[in-house]
Amino acid sequence: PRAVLLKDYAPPAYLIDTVSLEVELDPAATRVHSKLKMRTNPASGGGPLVLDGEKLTLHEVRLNGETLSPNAYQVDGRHLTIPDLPAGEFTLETVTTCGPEANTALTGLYLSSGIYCTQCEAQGFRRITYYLDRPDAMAVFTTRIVADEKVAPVLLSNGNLVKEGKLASGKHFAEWHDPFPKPAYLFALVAGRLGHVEDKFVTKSGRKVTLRIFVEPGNEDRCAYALEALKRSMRWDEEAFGREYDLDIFMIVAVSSFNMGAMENKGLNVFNDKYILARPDTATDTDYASIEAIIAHEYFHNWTGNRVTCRDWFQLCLKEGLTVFRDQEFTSDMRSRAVKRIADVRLLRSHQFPEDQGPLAHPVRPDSYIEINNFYTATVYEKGAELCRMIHTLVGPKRFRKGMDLYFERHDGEAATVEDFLQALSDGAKIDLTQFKRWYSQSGTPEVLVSGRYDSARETYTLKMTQVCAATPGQPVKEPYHIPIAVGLVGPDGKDMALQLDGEEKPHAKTRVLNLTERTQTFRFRNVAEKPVPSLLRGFTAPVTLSSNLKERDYVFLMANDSDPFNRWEAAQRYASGLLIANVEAIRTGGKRRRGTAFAEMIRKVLADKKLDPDFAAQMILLPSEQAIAQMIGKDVDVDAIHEARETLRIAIAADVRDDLKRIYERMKVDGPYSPDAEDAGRRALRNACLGYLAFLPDGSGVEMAAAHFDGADNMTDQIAALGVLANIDVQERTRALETFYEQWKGDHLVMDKWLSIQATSSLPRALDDVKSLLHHPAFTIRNPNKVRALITSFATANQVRFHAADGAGYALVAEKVLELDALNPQVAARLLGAFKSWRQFDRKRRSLMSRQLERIAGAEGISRDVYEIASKTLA
Ligand code: DPP
Ligand code: ZN
Repeated sequence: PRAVLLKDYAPPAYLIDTVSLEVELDPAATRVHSKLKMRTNPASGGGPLVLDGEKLTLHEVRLNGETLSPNAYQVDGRHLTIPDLPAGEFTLETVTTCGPEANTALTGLYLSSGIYCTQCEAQGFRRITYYLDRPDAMAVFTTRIVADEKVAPVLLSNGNLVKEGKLASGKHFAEWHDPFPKPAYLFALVAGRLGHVEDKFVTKSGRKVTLRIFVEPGNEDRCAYALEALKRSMRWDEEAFGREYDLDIFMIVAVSSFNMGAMENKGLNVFNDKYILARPDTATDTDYASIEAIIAHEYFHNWTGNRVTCRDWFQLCLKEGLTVFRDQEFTSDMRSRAVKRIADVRLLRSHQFPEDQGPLAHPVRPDSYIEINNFYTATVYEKGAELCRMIHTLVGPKRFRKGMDLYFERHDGEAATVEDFLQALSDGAKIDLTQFKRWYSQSGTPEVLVSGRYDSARETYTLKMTQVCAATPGQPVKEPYHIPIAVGLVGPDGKDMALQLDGEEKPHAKTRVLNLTERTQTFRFRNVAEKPVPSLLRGFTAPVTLSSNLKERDYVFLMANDSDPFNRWEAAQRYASGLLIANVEAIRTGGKRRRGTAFAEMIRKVLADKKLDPDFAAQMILLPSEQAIAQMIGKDVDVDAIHEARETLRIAIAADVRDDLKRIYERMKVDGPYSPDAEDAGRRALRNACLGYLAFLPDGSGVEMAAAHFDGADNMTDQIAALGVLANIDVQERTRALETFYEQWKGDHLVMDKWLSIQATSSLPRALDDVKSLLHHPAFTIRNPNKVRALITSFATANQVRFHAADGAGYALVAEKVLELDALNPQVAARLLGAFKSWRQFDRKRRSLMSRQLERIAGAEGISRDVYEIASKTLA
C-alpha cells in the first residue's frame, strides 16, 4: 500500500454544488441513485473526473441526462473515472447498489441490530455512492429515503424534513434537505424501528429547536440524562464561545454496533449506545460523565468541524483537538475542574505519551498516512487538545475568545487548515505563534529538565530549564518548542510566595507562566526571603515530561501544601512512583522494600480534611497504575515485579490507615435516591477508593465488606466497584458475585460488557483462560466492536501482568484475534493491534515474543491496509 502525503495536496478538479440521493433500502442490495450538479473547479481546471467508490455495483452512469456507454468511463475497485467532460456545469448521475447486511466493517451503510445506519468519516461515503469523498468537496445534500414501512417506520437524514408519504406495496419515503454545504463524511442516514424521546431548546436568538434522541424501542427510559446533557452543551456553547445551533431539529440516534464513540453528522449525530443509554441501575458515574462529555463533544463539532471543516485529513486535529479542548472546558465548568484536569492528564500519559514515545509516533498534524482511520489517535485528539490549551494559557481566556471569534468569522462555511486556525488565533488574540507552530509538526514528547537553586545571600531563586526532545520515526532532530510552564514558589509555611522576576519592579501573581523558548533558559526570582519549594508545571500547562532536582521530601511537602490541586496530586503520584520503582528494584535484587509511610500519612490527612472535595480526595489516595510505573521505568520492564510491588504497597498502606479508611467508607455513604451529579459521584468515588484498599487487608475482613457492598448496592457504580474488587481476589465470593451479576444482567448487552471486561482485567492468573472461554460465551460476539473492546482490548491494554505473561500466551491470543477480526472489521482490528505499540520497553524475552507476533501479522496473507500499516510501523 502507498502512503498519502500532505505535501501532495491539490484542490479537486471539479466542484459539486448539490447532491440529490435517492436511497431504496434493502438489506442485500440497497439502490442508490445519485444526481450531482457539478462544474469545473476554476482553481484547478478540469481534466479527468475521478470519483471514489468501493464495494459498489455500478448499474448506470448518466451525463446531463444521457446514459453513458461503458466505454465512456472506467471502473475499478476504488474509482469511477470519466475522462471526457463538457466544460462548465454538468449533471452526473449514477445508479449503484451496495449490501448493508454483508457490511461487517461498519463503515458506509450497514445494519446494526436491524437498524440501517451509516458511518462516513473518514471515507465511508464512497461505499454508498461514487463521489468526491474528500472533506474539501462541500455540497448541499437532499436525501430521499425509500423503505418498507414495517421494517423501517423511521427514516432520517441530515437537515430538515421536507416531505414524507406513502408509496405502493407497503413502502414509504421521507425527504430531507440540509441547507448547509458539507463534506460527504458528515452525511448520515438512519432507518428502522426506533423509539424516541423529545425536548425543546430555544437558542439565545430565539430559534426553537426540536431535540430528539432515537433508540431501540424499550430503551426510551434511558435517554433522560443524555437529553439534559445536550441542553447544557447547547447553552454552554452559546455562553462560552457565542455559538448557536443552526437548524430546526437536532437528532441523535443510538446504535449498538459502532466503530467509534459517536459521530457528529450534521443535525443527525449517531452514537454508540454506550454513550447514550443510562439508568442508575445500569450505568456508572463514569458512564454518566462520559455521556455528558461525548454529547458535548459531538454537539460542539457543529461549529468546530461542521461549519468550519477540514481541508484534508491531515488537518484532523483542527476539528478534533479543538473540539476535545472545548469538551474538556465544558466538563470543567459542569464538574470539578481539578478532577477533570487530573483525568485528562492521566489519559494523556497513559495513551498519548506511549504513542509519542514509540514506533507509532506522529505529529499532531501528520504528514503521511497509509490508512487515515489509523490516525484517530490520542496524539491527534488529546495532544491536539493540549496544543489549544497551551494557546489558551498563553493568551488568557479573553484573548483566546477573540481569536476563536475571528476564526469562525473568517472560515465559516469553509474547509480550513491548521495554518488558518493559527493565523486567526494569532491575529485575534495578538500573539506570535511562529515558534509555537512546531508543536503541530514535530512528534515526540519534549522533556524539560529543571534545576532550582536558592541563594540565601542574594535572596534569589533561580530556575534553570532545559528542553530536549528525543528523535522519533522520520524526525532525528527537533527544533526547540515554545513551552508555557506555570510555576509557583511555596514557602516553608506552605503558602505561595509573590513572584517577582528579575527586572520587574514589584511582585505579580503567585503562579506565573514562564515561556520556555530556548533550549536552555534561566529564570530568576528576586526578594525570596526564605528557601522555597518550587511547584513546577502547575495545572500541567504543557504536554511534556518534567524532571527536576526536587527530592522526595519536596514531594512530601508539596502533596501536603501545594495550592495548585493538580500539582498536589502530581506530588503524591511522584512520591508513590518513586517508592514503587525503588521497590521494583528491591524485588529484583532481593533488597529491602520500603513501606511508604509518608503516603499513608498523606492519606490520613486527606481523609481528615472535611473541606476537601471527596472526588479530589479519591484521586489523591489512589496509587499510580502498573502501566504508569512501567512507562516511567521505560526499558526492560518487569511486569511481575511491578505487580508485586504495587500489590504489597497497597496492602501495607491499607493496614496503616485502615481505621481512617473505614471511617470515611462509612461517612461517604450516600443516602437517598441515586443522582449522577458530581457531588454524589464524588462521594461514591471516595468511598469506593477506600473499599479498594480495605478489600485487600490480609486478614480477609475486606472481602466480606466487598461482598456486602455488592449485595447492598442500589446503583451500578457501587455494584461494579464491588465486583471489580472481588474479581481480583481468589475467593468464593468472587464466583458468587460474578454469577449473581450475570443472572441479573444477562439480558442487557451494555451491562454485559462490564461483566466481560471485569473478568478480562482481573489480575488473577486465571484471566487469560477466562478470556479464552468467554470468547465462546453467548454474551460475546466478535462482530460487535463494544464486545471486542470489553473482552479483548481491555485484556490487552488494561491487564498488564496477564497480557504480558512470560510464556507469550497473551500475545498469541491477541494476535490471533487481530487476524480473525481483520477479515471482518479492519478498523477495530488495527486498533486492537495498537496494544503492541510499546513492545520495545519490555524485557528481552517478551520483546522477542511480541515481535514474533507482529511479524506473523505483518506477513499474513490478504491483511487490510489498516492492520498492515500498524504492524509494519510498529516493527520498524
Ligand atoms: N466521531 C468522532 C469524533 O467525534 C470522529 N469525528 O471524534
Ligand atoms: Zn470529535
